[in-house]
Amino acid sequence: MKSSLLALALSLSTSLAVPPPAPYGAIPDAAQLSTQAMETYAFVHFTTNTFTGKEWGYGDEDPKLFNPTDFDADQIVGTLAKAGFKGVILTCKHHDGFCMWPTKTTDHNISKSPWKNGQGDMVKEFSAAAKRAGIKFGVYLSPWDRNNATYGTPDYLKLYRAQLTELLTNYGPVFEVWFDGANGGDGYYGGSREKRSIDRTTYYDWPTTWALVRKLQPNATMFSDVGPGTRWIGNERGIADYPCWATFTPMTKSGGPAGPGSDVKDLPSGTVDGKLWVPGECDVSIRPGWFWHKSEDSKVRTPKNLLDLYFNSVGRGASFLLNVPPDTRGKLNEADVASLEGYKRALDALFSNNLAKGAKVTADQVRGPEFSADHLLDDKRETYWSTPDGITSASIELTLPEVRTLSVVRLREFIALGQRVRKFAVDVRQNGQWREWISNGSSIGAQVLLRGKPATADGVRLRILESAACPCLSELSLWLEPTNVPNSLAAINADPNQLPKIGWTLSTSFETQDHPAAHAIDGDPATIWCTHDVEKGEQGPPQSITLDLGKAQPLAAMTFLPRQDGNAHAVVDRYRIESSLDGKSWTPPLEGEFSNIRANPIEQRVDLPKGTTARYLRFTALHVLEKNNVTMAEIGVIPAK
Ligand code: FUL
Repeated sequence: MKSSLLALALSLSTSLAVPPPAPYGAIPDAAQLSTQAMETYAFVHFTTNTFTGKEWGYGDEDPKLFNPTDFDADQIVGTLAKAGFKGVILTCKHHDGFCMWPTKTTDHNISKSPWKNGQGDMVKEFSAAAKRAGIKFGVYLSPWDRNNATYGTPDYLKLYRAQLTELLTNYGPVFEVWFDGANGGDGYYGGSREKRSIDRTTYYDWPTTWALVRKLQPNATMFSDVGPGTRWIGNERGIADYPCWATFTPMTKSGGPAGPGSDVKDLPSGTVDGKLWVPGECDVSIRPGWFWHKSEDSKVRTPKNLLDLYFNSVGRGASFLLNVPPDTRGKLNEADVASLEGYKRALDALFSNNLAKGAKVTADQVRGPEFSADHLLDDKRETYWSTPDGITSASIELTLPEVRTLSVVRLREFIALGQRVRKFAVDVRQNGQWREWISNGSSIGAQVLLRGKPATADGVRLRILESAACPCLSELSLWLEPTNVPNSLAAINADPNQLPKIGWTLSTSFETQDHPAAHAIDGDPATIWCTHDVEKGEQGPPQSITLDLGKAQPLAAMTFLPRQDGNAHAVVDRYRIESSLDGKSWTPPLEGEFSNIRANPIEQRVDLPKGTTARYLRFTALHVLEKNNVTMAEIGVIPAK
């Protein structure tokens, strides 16, 4: 007895003594770790261009042009914070040289504008609004200055650093300093109106400027084409490569070592086993241009497009820097706000339910008790599973508490110890059989989100196939992506009286591949749900569709938009509606007709009995106008007030 206790104590003490793995390769510094954990932050492009309609001001713009009529920093920053962005970076000076704060370095600044009678300070407004909204503040200061007479001479560098010093000392903590790579060329330059070419690799003497930032704001991450804090992803489309490595060895396209201003290669992918830790950042605008232009109000990216950008940036280990430019009022335009709200609802629906929760997790390799596989499910970035040194492949198995439908896997490495995993695959267990579900797993880093075909399974297995050193993973989670994220502006500008449709599911045994049931709740009037290929002689109505709203709630009415392509085939003109709290027992059916729908195919509204509270709604098409199958463009629900 005594000896077995002793043995237990000994084994415990030895296992507790297992040291953490040694770091592998390049690792992040504290500023990089905290910026990477932010995942998404916003850009705000705002200057005289907003009023002139230009993308690059020439430098001769009259400061009097800058005069927002109804500026509201809280509307701008508050909207961004509500949409999940953890920081906001303001263009304090764009290429045109107009300074958005009352700088001492040049007269070409906001104090010469009529806004607030020359007493305003946009940098102060934005940094204070960020503080109120609980997000971080960052600065963009264009190195290229098309206004300043000294541009191209050593004096300009003194002025540039003086501007940076003002920005980094007078406005509180700054999480990122954004150094734009576009510079040199023609401009106003104090009235000389000429072309000034500089050598981008030597002129700016970046190491001196970087040292200044480190001194004034040691916690700030510095962005440029090559870092040092975070690197440009190589395009303005917001898309990283996959695999995408946080490590990077900057090289020029012709093969030599690269520095800031060089023609750098491999930006979208980074370098596997690269010398430095310089994760990617995906900068992209919500509109075609970086500045607001009235003509682009109808060209705002849709929630679906923004969600895809999230997958293609954050989901590949990079950060997502989305630009949302204020209009001439000094507010975010309604179109951008609606799209951001739709995007956030989609993100929330996606991450509302971790399907790995409650699973039993086992690993075939465990470093020791402090590194157990349970850490993959504990929702903490600072705890992780690992294997003994030298073990670079392993398998982790989750047994789910029940059969669940999943479409996305998220993995995170404990990046403080470097980027280690090189190759992995994910399997699902269906009816007792394992089948490969995701086969192209490669880089992980801060996180990877991989989409698979929706799979219904009671087990999931992660196979780490290759790792440069023992793997260290802090998360393995599983999610189901909403299928009806709006992908048109018409969809996001839908009737505000209706419930938002994100997070709903529709089920039916009647749907065709090109026209799935999800089309009836995608907010897009141009796409339809269509039941059968009538030419194949399949059976017609009655055909039902069941809507799950996600939770029970008081409801006033349902709405039905028939197909909008002018075709009367398969348009429903008689229906039945039932509701339910649990999807099992249903209220007595409500039946009726959609009158005049052939001549006037507009949205139909059916009031539900007073006092209806339901989570499920079942709609049955009892009769259609022509042909035998059923179509529907949109189904909507109006909540009870
Ligand atoms: C580019 C600039 O030229 C654009 O105007 C914009 O500021 C974008 C973020 O960076 O290099």
